[in-house]
Amino acid sequence: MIRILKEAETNRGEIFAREDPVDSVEEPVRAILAQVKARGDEALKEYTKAFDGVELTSLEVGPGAVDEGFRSADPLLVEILYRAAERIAAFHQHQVRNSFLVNEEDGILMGQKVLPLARVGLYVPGGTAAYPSSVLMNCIPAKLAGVKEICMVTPPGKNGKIPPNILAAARICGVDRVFRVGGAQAVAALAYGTESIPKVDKIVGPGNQFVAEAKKQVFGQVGIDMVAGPSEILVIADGKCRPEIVAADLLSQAEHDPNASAVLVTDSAALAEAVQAAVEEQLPKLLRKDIARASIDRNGKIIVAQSLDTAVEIANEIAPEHLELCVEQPFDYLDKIQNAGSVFLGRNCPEALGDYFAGPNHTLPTSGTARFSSPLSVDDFVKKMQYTYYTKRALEKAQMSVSNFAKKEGLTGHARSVDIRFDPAFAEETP
Ligand code: HSO
Ligand code: ZN
Repeated sequence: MIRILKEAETNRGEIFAREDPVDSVEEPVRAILAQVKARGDEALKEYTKAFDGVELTSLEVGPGAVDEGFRSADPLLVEILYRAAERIAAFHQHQVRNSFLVNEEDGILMGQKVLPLARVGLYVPGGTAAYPSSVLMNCIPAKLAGVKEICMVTPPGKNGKIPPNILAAARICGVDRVFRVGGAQAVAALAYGTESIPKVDKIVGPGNQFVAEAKKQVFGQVGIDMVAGPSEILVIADGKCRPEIVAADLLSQAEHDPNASAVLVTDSAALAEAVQAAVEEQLPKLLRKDIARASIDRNGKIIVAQSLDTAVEIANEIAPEHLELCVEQPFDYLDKIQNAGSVFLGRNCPEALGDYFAGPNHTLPTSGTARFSSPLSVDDFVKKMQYTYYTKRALEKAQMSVSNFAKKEGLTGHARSVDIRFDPAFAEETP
């Protein structure tokens, strides 16, 4: 049963506690990375046989097979994917940044260029966590940024194939190449490159503990989006909420993962009890009841706060991935929120709306990292480059400042590289 804690009677540690990280898989992952780095495709095929039970001849899923997957996907899902893709693109379009150029006196030009990453790897988990929605959420901002090639990797099913719904999502949002390989070995392939899989500049997408650890270990060699933890929801609800609705929203994230966390903070003791009962009533009806049960019993919490203002303080301290403000004047509270990945305002905004359809991204900072990091966006798929142009006259005006600054740092070579340009013995006749 989901626990009820009273803010006034509970120590802060218990209110803010998060599940300890699971056992480390650092060593096995390190071994897999080393094997793939040394032996390429051969190692990928061995691991795929051992972990996925599939003997592969080719790693790449050709465009013909992607089209076939698209055609055999569920037509209702395909139609929804198109509509969702349009909404996601419309939202992310606002994130596209311009380069800039500054023009100063004496002919100085300085600029910042925004450049797309050339090649990105997208990890898509297999099994019950193979979500077409995540394919859209990762690819659409990458495409808007101008990424030239998106390489998707995902573990094959027992039949050696990738689910048609995933292939349909990949085709709809313009994935360029698809490979049937998953786990830490797929991350290694994207980071180092193999005979069949090209080396990428950045790896994005969710994955299990092995994938997350592999991304952590290859970071530096390539970029990564984030190291995502289990899904989280925190609902702030006033006494006017329907307990059945609040319970349903909590369960919507609890069903993701046994380590997911669903927390309600309310100023109403009556709502707290009613939600506790409603969770018990609804949970057994879910398809993923075993996962939801584990999550609710481990990490589920209802906190009865002294007021909605202290509820907001608690939310800011927890810095949840998703925050629902199920209150009368949600915009009054939005201004007080400092730490949350994505905020859902009002009584008509279940978090699932954002998982699939509204438009904002569903790849969000978890485990309290919303204190310093942001939702996945177009920014994750670009980098910036600066440039500077000075005329002789402009450099002359800057000479004393640069030269003396350099000497104060003890770097006479720096100073000389400026001063030499004004030495009559070496001066060039340039404007
Ligand atoms: N809520 C998840 C994303 C997702 N939900 C995908 C359904 N499908 C991110 O925490
Ligand atoms: Zn979800």
